[in-house]
Amino acid sequence: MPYSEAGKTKFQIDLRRHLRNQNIEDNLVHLICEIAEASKYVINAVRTGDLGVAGTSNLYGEEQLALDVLSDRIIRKRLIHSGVVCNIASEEMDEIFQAQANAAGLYSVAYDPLDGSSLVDVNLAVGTIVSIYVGCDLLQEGRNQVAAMYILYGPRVSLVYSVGNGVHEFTMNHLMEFTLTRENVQMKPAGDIYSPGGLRNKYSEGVEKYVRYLEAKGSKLRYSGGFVPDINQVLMKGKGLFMYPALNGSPNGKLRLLFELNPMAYLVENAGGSATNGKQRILDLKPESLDQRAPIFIGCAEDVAKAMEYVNGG
Ligand code: AFP
Repeated sequence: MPYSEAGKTKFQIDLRRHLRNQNIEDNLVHLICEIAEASKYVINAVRTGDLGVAGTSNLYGEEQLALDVLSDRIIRKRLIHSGVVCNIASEEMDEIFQAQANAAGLYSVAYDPLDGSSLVDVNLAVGTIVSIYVGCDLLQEGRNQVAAMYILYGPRVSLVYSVGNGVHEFTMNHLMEFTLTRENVQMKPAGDIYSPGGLRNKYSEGVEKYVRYLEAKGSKLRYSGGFVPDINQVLMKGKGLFMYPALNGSPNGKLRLLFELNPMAYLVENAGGSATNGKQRILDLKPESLDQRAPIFIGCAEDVAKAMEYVNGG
């Protein structure tokens, strides 16, 4: 049955209205809507902005693109002026930024302003990833998130969020409004696509065997190099998994716990899937630093469980 509220159907339910039905604090509704508004300026930057380097580097020592810095500035400014944010951590900033001191009624936000930015110059999809906690502590386990969301800048612009009560997709219309397009997204127990990050010749024997198992059962490889579109495909099709495993020489893989793994793990678990580092649930990992990385296997619960069997020599 299509969503209906006072006779309204899907496509007519805007983001703010949907959030108000989630029984969450008004400040959290406001914060998520502010991030959605900021994404409209990021879209403009992605579509028309400078594709060159910024001449600076991020906390991982990676060279920043002008788009990384501009997107980060757009979102951070919006968070600061929202009036409901205590601390801010960005993949593009070296340290936590304090927007307000007292924690009462405030939230803290960890975000990757433009994940996959190096793909813009070849016109592939990129995204903004956001993780939201109550109070001022950003080094909490991911299970303490109160909301997570991403905005995917692809052929269409979509926004996916959860506040712990289902996962919901909104798509930007011709008026640049986000309207409901999928509600209560659910993942199947298993699927037939896989998204393998990293260099295969650096996989462990267990991961290599797992890939061969997937190929033998007819799973199709789907990998763009952009975490947001690759996860979105697994989540919205409700099948398969994404992995960026530990690699020989990189025991923690590549992806960042605070800015990429925790928000996506929160969303996928709220859609009935699961996410682990090969041994532990991603959302149970205690972050020790802003720049912490972790291996990840995320998607359908049975596919992730099978990956763990292979990774642990089962
Ligand atoms: P950039 O943000 O540096 O472009 O990296 C994108 C990313 O962090 C993530 O979006 C991808 O899943 C992953 O890197 C791809 O990494 P590989 O290029 O090593 O496969």
